Amino acid sequence: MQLFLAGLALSLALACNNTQQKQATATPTTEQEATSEHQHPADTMKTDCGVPFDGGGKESYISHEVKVVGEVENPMTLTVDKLKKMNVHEIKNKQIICSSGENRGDIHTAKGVLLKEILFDADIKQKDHKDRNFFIVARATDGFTAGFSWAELFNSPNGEQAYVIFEENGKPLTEKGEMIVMSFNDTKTGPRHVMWLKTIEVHRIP
Ligand SMILES: Nc1nc2c(c(=O)[nH]1)N[C@H]1C(S)=C(S)[C@@H](COP(=O)(O)O)O[C@H]1N2
Ligand SMILES: [Mo]
Repeated sequence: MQLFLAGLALSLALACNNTQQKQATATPTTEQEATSEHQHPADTMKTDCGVPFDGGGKESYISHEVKVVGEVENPMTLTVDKLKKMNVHEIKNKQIICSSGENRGDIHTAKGVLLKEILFDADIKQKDHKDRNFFIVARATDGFTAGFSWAELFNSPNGEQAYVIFEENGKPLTEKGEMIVMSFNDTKTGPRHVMWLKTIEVHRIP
């Protein structure tokens, strides 16, 4: 659970927020000054759409395989070649929208495998049909994370549109990493768009 909370906190910290930027640049009003002492430190952080490069270049983030680990009977190592042999879906006309509302990219076509089908193959260690309180973390090489619940993947419309993508607009993914988690049913698709995907972890809710 701690890991999940840490992951969520990281996602929130990394997710950009225009509102916060606006607040930071606006001329402070008496009201803002009065409430500023109650702000969470993260509220005053400089936030930007885009990714935090450390000067090492995008190449250092690229991962060639994705490990499916945790509470699964069959831990797996996914590669693009392995995904191509699975049930590949073609996705059309989607956008990557940052939490600020900014469009960070259009996806005309993409190819990917449903996250729930990958997890079905990995075989989550359920003791019985009531044992379904798990959370799933998609983690990238730069530490970026996105969390999903078992229920949303296996028992909600979100699960029908949460993929591991390996091809965009007819081309293999390169500098964004070979595999990306994307959750197209989200209102803002940026926050659960996990580039440089490294692991898919299944945790049991304690
Ligand atoms: N691994 C990783 N994936 C990430 C991020 C990141 O920092 N690291 N940033 C996210 C954010 S905030 C957005 S809006 C989208 C699009 O980011 P981009 O415009 O830099 O491609 O990717 C998301 N995926
Ligand atoms: Mo974002």
